[in-house]
Amino acid sequence: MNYPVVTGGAGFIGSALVRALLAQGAERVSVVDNFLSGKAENLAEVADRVEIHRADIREYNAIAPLLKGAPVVFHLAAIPSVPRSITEPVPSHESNIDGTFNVMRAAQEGGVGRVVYAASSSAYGDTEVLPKVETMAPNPKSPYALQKLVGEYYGSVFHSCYGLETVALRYFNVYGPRQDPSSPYSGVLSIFMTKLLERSAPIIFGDGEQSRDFTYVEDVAGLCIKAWKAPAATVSGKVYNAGNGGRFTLNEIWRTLCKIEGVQIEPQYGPDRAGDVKHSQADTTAAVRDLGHAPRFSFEDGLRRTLEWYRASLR
Ligand code: UD2
Repeated sequence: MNYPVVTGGAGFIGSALVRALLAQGAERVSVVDNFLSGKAENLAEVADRVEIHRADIREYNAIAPLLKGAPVVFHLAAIPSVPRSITEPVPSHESNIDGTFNVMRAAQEGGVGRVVYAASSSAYGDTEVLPKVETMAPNPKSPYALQKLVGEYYGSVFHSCYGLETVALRYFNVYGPRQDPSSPYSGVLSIFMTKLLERSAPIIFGDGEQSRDFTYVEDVAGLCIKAWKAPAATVSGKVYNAGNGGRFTLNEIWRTLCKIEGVQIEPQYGPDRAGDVKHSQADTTAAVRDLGHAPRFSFEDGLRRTLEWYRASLR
């Protein structure tokens, strides 16, 4: 395989990365996806330059030949969601830990140039200090957070023990076009946007004063590519925050969205969600310094673009 591989490449973030790779000059991109949550339609615009392989990262023998010899494997395939990992810990363990081990092993045995791994800001848990910096001790509060942290550790151990080049990017609440709003486990902004366009009230878990560093999907895709290109001696085996550096509460966001639409809808409030982190905000110093991270989308820009995409897709 002579071109970049994206596991989970038919998903919301993976497909944005595939488009970014092609836009930045990749001739073709190979996608490995089990289509559990990925969709072929996410890749429709670029289908003629994408090789799609329906395979599951839990099956080593199925994925090893697909990764062999690739210049880079972006490993995004996962079962996300904090609450899903609490109600269904087995499938998320199998995909996020066993599957990640299979990807690292296949990459190392297959001579892959570098693995860029999609880690999660959830690894920090609740910290006394904001923003959260990579030198803080992790403190996972849910199976999902722990699983994503184990994947980071596998990356650094495959680097130190076998010399595989790996970089882990801790994503901070990624949002944008194509995020699927249809499940109770969907990202909060995809749910807020569809509720807003339907003119109905969202349910906010807790008091709505929890905050997140929401990061626009194209900025994350751009950073993944930078993590591939950054000098190995500087970045290999390391973990970087892939956030924006800002922080907005759910109450603020719902008010902003209502203002953009010129409506007034009171949200409903429910109980706190198990495993939830209260505040999340990235210190981006290391990513800026070592990877050249330079987010292009302010939160308001990203919100407006995303809202327009949902409006068009609901039509
Ligand atoms: C976590 C990670 C994120 C990413 C993601 C993948 C943190 C801080 N972030 O996102 O980096 O790995 O997992 O799944 O751990 N909420 C509502 N109403 C809804 C839905 C959600 O109030 O209908 C709340 C939810 O309780 C939480 C916030 O919105 O406080 C964000 O929830 P989310 O599921 O979008 O993402 P989160 O923070 O679990």
